[in-house]
Amino acid sequence: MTWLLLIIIVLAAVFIVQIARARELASVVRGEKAEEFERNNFHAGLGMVFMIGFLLTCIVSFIYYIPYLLGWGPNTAASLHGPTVDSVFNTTLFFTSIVFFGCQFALFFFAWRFRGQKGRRAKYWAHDDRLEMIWMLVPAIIMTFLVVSGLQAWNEIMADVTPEEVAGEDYMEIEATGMQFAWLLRYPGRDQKLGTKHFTKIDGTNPLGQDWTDKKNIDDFHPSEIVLPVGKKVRVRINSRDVLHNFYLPQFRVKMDAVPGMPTYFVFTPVVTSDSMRNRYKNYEHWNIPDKQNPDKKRWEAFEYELACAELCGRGHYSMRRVLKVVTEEEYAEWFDGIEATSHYLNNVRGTDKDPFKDVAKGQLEFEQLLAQKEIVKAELASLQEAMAAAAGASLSKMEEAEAKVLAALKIARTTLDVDAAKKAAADAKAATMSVLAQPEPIEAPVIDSVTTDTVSEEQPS
Ligand SMILES: [Cu+2]
Repeated sequence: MTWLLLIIIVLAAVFIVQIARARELASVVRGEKAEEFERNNFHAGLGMVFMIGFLLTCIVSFIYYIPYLLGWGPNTAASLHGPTVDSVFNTTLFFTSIVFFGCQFALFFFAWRFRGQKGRRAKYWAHDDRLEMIWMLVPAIIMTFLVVSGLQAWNEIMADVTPEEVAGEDYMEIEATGMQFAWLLRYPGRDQKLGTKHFTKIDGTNPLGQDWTDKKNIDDFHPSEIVLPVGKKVRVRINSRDVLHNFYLPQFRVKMDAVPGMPTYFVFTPVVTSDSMRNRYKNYEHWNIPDKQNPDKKRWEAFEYELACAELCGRGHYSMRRVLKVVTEEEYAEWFDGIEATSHYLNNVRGTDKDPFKDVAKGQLEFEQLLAQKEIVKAELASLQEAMAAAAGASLSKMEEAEAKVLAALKIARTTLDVDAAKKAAADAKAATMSVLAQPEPIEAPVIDSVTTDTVSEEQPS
């Protein structure tokens, strides 16, 4: 096959050389000039054909790829500030397209229109004030407009959370640290506050260098993917442990360098859930083909938002992909509920030599107690729901009433930072369940008492 190709290429080269020679001979016979004019016609015509083909390819491929282009088709931004970025891009695209098509047309049209022909002479002019004014002023005005509107958009998008938002805790904060080659993600846990860290504390069990004497670190957990509730403002702290990385969420128009030694941030609000995004893609032919990684699913079904590294940071750069999910508030609460017990401290540091609270008995730390009380409420809810599934008729309405009470208790148990409040929620849940469940076993009663009256016997280390 390769040989065949080689022979074809050699033969084609010989063919072209022979043709050229033949034309040279012809020009000697017919006269040099006549031959040149004819060649000019031919090449100028070819140029026009190329121009039309090239510009048509540009237009057709643009239209064909719209289902993949950010800012077009189904890919309108999934964040609150995203449309601003898209409009800046599209405004720029509008002007540059005019310039692009104008230039390409002029390039080939002029070559054709003013090709060398018999009796045609080139004009020469040294200077034209009016023309120069036009080609300086028009770009200057357009550039000024683009820069000023771009700057406005930049200031709007890059604004940090306001002091009022900080005071009202109207946003959530997470952290992403780039390293060769992964994103280390950290959530603040139940207290909504990321604990302090310092690079000198980084070691095998402490990838971020968290300071375990800072209690804010105790509930911080390191998930493998980002999950965000739709409509909630998020502030991402962006760090790097080694070289330059870049925190890039294409569908949200979020992009920020991760610089070692210089923390950066990005504030954005996701407004389209992963599910809604899939539904958008569903209507596009391009997204209805089998997914490459997951051939059982269509592309739209397999879609997930992604966090990528957008700074070529080394050999494993490509492997820095992380999945990002935008979910409803209830789904987020469920996810958080399941994951908060994976706190990095509890699972990797608690009870080891690095644990500043190792003298505190297991289960006695505030956070451990909060988790334990939540588990009690969840167990009550499960037994109640089990009974509801089995029951029918009149008793169901009372059970629903009890379920509402337990769900309210669960809400408290999931979010409170106060051990007493968590204990009260657990006791309320027990009482509500007991009031409707058929067998009021006498042994249960003292347990409720003990939970309600039990106080923290051991001093919490401060
Ligand atoms: Cu990277």
